[in-house]
Amino acid sequence: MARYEEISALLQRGKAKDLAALVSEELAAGVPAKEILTQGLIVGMGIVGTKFKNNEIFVPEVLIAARAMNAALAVLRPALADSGVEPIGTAVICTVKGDLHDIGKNLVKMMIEGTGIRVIDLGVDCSAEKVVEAVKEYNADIVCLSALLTTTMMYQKVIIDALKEAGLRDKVKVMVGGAPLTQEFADEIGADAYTSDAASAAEKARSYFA
Ligand code: B1M
Repeated sequence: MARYEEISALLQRGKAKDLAALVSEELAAGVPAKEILTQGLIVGMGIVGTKFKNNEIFVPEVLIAARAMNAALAVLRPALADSGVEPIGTAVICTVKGDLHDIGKNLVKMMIEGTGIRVIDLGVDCSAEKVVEAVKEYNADIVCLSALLTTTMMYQKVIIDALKEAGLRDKVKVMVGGAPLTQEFADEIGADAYTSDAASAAEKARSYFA
């Protein structure tokens, strides 16, 4: 029996070391990485989000849980991302300016890497200039933008406009995502694709090379 509830509980309590060890054990016992992610870690982070929203926990607790999530993701990474083949293309990914949320972005990165696409990670709080430079430097085919705040989602449009200004818009597919986004918003800002989760983002990215 997989220990999803225990994984979720350790995540909520921010027990990074214990969580990473348990995730390792579960992987070794043959539990699929994707299930550990969706049934343990994402469930746990969902509960953290609800408690945060209801003022039952506060930023420090959320940060500690997020740190534990990233420690667990580091353990899952080889199983999620290891495709072992030459890259079929290059994507640049970031969380946009003003936004420090990186867990979803890190997941999208791992899942896209798992399809055989090289992913250049520009981190969080990323400016339009940095994205434009990276598209040029790495000759990117795809730009993936993450935004978790209603106050930062509009910056995705700033980046799309900067790509247009730099004459790069037709060269790249722009994919957007993050909890507050909708397909309607993505259409409004002129993105090529909106996906609501990391697995769909990876599928969509892969489809550009079919
Ligand atoms: Co923040 N936070 N936070 N937070 N935080 C939210 C987003 C919030 C919804 C909480 C709430 O009120 N319920 C709320 C936003 C409200 C809003 O704008 N409408 C909020 C707030 C208000 C804030 C602060 C302003 C709080 C404060 O300081 N008072 C502050 C802002 C800081 C900043 O960014 N400038 C803040 C800070 C933080 C922490 C630093 C404490 C921490 C982040 C740590 C980190 O990331 N390293 C944090 C966290 C952890 C959260 C919640 C609890 C969890 C986010 C998360 O990691 N989810 C979140 C509440 C929630 O979402 N339930 C919340 C798990 C992750 C797997 O999901 O990121 O949605 P998600 O990614 C998904 C999809 O969205 C999609 O795929 C991913 C995986 O399937 N996806 C993409 C994401 N990016 C994509 C890109 C793509 C495609 C798909 O490109 C192609």
